[in-house]
Amino acid sequence: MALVEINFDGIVGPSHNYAGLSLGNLASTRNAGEVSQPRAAALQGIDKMRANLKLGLSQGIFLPHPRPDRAWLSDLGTRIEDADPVIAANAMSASAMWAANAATVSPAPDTADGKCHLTVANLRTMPHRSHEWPATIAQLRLAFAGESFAVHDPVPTGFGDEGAANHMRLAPAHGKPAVEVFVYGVSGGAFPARQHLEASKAIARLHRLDPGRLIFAEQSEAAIAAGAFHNDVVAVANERVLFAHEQAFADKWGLLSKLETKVPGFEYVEVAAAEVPLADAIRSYLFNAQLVTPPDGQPTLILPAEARETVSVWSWIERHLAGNGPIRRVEIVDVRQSMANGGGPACLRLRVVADPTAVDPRFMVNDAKLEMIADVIRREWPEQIHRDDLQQPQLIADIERARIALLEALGLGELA
Ligand code: SUG
Repeated sequence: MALVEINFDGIVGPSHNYAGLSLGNLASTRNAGEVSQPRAAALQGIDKMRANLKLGLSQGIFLPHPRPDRAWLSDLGTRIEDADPVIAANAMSASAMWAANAATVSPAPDTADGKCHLTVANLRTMPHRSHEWPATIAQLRLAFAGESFAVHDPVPTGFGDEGAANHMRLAPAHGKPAVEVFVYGVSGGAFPARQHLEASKAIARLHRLDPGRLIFAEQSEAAIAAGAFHNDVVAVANERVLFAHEQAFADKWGLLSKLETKVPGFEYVEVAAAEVPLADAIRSYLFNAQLVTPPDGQPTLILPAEARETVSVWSWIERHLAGNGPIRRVEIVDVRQSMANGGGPACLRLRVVADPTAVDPRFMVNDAKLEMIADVIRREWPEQIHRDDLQQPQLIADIERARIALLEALGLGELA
């Protein structure tokens, strides 16, 4: 059985819009009320997946959720036609595209029973994300139905859990037992800390992780207050490398000393605040990159175009590449539509280390399947949405039809 890292990207749903729903996510607030382009957004996501395939990486997908979420509205005693506009926007969000918040994943080499464990995130902090998990778990139960996987319900909502965006694995290679780092927030100044320590501890127990290879690390208050609403906005790990901003963690030295002891060959790549201030790191999403090891063995950072346009960030990258640093190559992707809601390349994907043949093939893609998906998107996805239109019957009908067309094209009608 060959264990490889598979990136599952959330396909941007046809209701993608800018309603400014995420307090503490500066891009979401900045772009509230802008006109969105769902079709272009989804095609940008497809192009990112194509670039990943070209690098030789394994690629999977998750599907858009039913929007409006009529079941959630019904639980609130209303319907999309009658709902208060803010509630309607919460029911229409395409936020499930950010698959890094779908679940926390502990691959087989890390767990006591040798299964790959996935716990769906409860996302309870933001109302528009709190109703994602039922449609997410339905997909996880299909995609990872085999006996080499264990899919868990969300942890109780008393404790906020936002999934893999606050979780890092460090190991000499993906298929080897890793040290799993759970990053949680305590305080974020004016902004909420979305990942709670108790939720992370519960997941570590449910996933049957070895306490000797487990670290809980607090996110720095300064990072959350500066707009790092998830750890993956200020840090990313791949195999034995941790790439992070100097101000990412509350106790950086404590974390580093544990990693040095526990991870053979551990390497830390730090970006100093003097070179790239937190504000530049967060605006450019330097760390919300996919740090990957393609088959050619050259650690590659997949960055959003905004990183190249931010002077301090791009100079840092050029210096690092010119030196002999652990990151050997940089690829740029255009995911501007998602970025404008605070979702970079890393937000759009969930990493699962597994044997690709153990995954339901309907959730795996190659170039031909991506082209087929792109065809449906070009045909069915709305071109533009303004948040004031979110309750228009025609738009709602178009959005619902578009999703069904995609599910049918992929043979996933049972998710309807
Ligand atoms: O939860 N944005 C998402 C972005 C998630 C990014 N994910 C990671 N960092 N892994 C969020 O804040 C914006 C929705 C709106 O404003 O309409 C939004 O939900």
